[in-house]
Amino acid sequence: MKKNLMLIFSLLLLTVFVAACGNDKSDNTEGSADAATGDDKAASNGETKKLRISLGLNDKTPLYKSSEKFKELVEEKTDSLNVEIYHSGQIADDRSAIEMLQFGTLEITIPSTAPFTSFVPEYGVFDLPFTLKNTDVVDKVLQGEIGDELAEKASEQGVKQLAWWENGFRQLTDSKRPVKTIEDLKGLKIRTMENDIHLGAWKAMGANPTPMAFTELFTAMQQKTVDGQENPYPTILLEKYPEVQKYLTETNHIYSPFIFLISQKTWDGLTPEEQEIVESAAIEAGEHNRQLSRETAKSALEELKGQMEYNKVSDEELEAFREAVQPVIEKHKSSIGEEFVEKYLNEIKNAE
Ligand code: TK8
Repeated sequence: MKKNLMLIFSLLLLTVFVAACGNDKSDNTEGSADAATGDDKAASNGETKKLRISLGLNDKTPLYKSSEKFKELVEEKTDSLNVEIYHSGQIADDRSAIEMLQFGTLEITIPSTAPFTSFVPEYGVFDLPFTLKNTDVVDKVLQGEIGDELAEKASEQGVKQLAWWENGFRQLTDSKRPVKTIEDLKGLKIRTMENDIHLGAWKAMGANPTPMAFTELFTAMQQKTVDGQENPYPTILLEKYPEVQKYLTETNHIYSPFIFLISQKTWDGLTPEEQEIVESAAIEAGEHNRQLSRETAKSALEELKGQMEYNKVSDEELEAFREAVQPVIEKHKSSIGEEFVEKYLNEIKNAE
């Protein structure tokens, strides 16, 4: 009996010993595997930094094509940075993407300035209707002191603006009726960007505005929860709005910049050489973007005239629009900052 017990005990000991060795070996194997691939991965991750760009527009737009230009410029200069472009709000809408940059959970986004006013009110100068009249004036103002001052204010919010890109002059579309006079706006449910000045301006012109993230806009027009929206010609054409909108009204009521924003946390994690490569690529791709945006706006309008009922609001009619929004401009001079608005309006006068 005693012999049997001893035999069983020895067998048990042997099993435990073999199992322990097996694990050690597997640990070592896994360990070495992990260590090898892990170390390799760690090494490559340590050397290659990923820069994900979140865009609201789709991959047919000048915004996306200029982001590809940025990727090309960066990756031809260094193999330590890998740029990935996510379009159509795949990662987040404009406001959420900006918040992700603040937390450092996303590296780059290129939104319109309008949603950014929740973070830096001074960007609201671009939402004052009928102030920027043409691209020559736009370029002078953005490349001047105003452009630099705004970029500095962005840094206080944990995001760094590297360059000005272009969304463009905004035009109105709707599914209900042509808009030839301000009276035609009465009661039209217009989607606006999430920005109090836009909301106030369309209310003052007699419309019934609804603020909404860009990612929800197409569905809202499809389901008729809104009658219309306003965006530059390239967006109207390339996001396929003629499928859900019948009327196109040229108003040029606001010029929207896009701003190339990088998370401060991401920026601080780049070497000085990588920072120089990223900043110069954002600026160079921005020049490419403005040119492409303006060429596309011209060709898009011609295409849209064949797909929608187009009209241009006459200058005299636009006077009624301008008059209606004046109180909104006065009201928001204080929310943006009286001094800064005056400086902006003076820079525009000097540029004209
Ligand atoms: C795209 C938006 C869009 C803007 C809007 O992310 O929301 O209407 O004009 O271009 O930023």
